[in-house]
Amino acid sequence: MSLNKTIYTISLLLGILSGAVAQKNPFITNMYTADPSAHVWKGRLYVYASHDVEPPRGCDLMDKYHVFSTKDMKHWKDHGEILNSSQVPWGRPEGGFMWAPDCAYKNGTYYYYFPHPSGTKWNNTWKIGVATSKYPAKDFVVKGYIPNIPSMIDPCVFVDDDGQAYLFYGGGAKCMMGKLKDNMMEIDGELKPVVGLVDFHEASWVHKRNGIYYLSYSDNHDGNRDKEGVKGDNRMRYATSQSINGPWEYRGIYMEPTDSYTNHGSIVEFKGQWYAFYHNSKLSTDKGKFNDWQRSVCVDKLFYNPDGTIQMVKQTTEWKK
Ligand code: FUB
Repeated sequence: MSLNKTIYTISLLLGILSGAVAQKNPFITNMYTADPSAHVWKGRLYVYASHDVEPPRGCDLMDKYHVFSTKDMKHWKDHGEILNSSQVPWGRPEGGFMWAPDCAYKNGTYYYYFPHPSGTKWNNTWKIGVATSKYPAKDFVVKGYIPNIPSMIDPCVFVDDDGQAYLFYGGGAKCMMGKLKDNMMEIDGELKPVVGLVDFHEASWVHKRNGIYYLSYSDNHDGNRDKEGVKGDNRMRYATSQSINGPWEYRGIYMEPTDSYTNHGSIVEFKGQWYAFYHNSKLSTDKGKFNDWQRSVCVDKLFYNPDGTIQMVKQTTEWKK
């Protein structure tokens, strides 16, 4: 056997022995999922996702949330449904509209934040609901909502190294942020607009790396979905700041559109590697106009340049660790 062949055979065997199973995208295939918020708690990575309906119908009937977790980025566990619109006492009587959620941990409690309307006229009755649990993936009970804040969607609750939590949220060109009180359910002081973002649409997400704050979000890019054969809308952009309170400096696009009408991302470090979570519509079986509303969550590796800027994320259908 030649040296090259021997090296190839040994690497193949090592790969098999080390269980180098490829991570496939989308990685959740038992149901349609969207809007992944990823967090690492006690050595496991948890993904909080919203749920697209079958048959597809835009996003008005989205009524529940599942949590998924992994310890190795290869094998995923579906923890099942953690919340349904029927369990929201103050919620829209017709249900539905359980949009992009987030989860935060503080002092032994997991706080689950979800945008949900309180009235039939859903568009101007959005609340940011709060459910709590002692566990990251079960037993969530709705405690209420964050009072006295404008009707907007897509909460992201970032807990800084000193334990102070901040709410970021918004949609339709407006992003706002504020400090949360220790009870994690009220704003301490006033909300303020986040300035410095370019073409903000929705899906705000904050992470911190090497002392720098990153605020990522989806933009208003329109992929001309009405043109035959052309799909994909939102791109993912980001800004950075030395302080959680800004000012934010716009840094650029880190992900091109997927084949979905929307995109919504989160960025997290797990076991020394950074990852970008997002969704696409690759598993959609619908051939009609709602084809891109059957979304599925995906994950790819994310890399930084030496100056801290984010490299464009390569969307893959399969990658190895
Ligand atoms: O999934 C419903 C909505 O679509 C989310 O709240 C937005 O971020 C967009 O992904």
